[in-house]
Amino acid sequence: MTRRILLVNGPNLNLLGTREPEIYGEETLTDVEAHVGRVAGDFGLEVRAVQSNHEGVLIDAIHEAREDCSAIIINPGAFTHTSIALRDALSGVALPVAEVHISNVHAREDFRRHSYISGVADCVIVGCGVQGYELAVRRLAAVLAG
Ligand code: CA2
Repeated sequence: MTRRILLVNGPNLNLLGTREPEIYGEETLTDVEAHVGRVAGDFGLEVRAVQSNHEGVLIDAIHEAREDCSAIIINPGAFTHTSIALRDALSGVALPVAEVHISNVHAREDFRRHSYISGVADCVIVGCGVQGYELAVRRLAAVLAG
């Protein structure tokens, strides 16, 4: 088995730690990616991180994961609520998927309550702040260990 996780962050998550700290916290995306890499390392897993504001770039990264990754952590950002294409990409690669949302999407606007992604995810972590990414690594490591 390939000991690598693909970490995907969607649109605007490159702004983490620079604005709206009351919703998304103060850690930057670079901090989050480094932390995920460290936690994954404890389980003998590597991480490849991608962030893009473009749907097609995210879809291509998911397709490429078929070659050399064994699981995917994804925060699709606002594409969560709009993108059937992202859902189809995730279901197409047939790897275990952890969907992460930093904020509690159920306590915000109604349109954030529906996710096109959750139906193809193995687990969904919502409202745990950026710690949700660490929880996702731990869950996927357990899933991969069988
Ligand atoms: O809570 C989450 O993680 C979200 O996926 C974040 C998305 C939002 O559209 C989803 O409903 C829930 C937005 C990401 C925007 O990230 C920013 C970070 C810092 C400053 C501004 C935006």
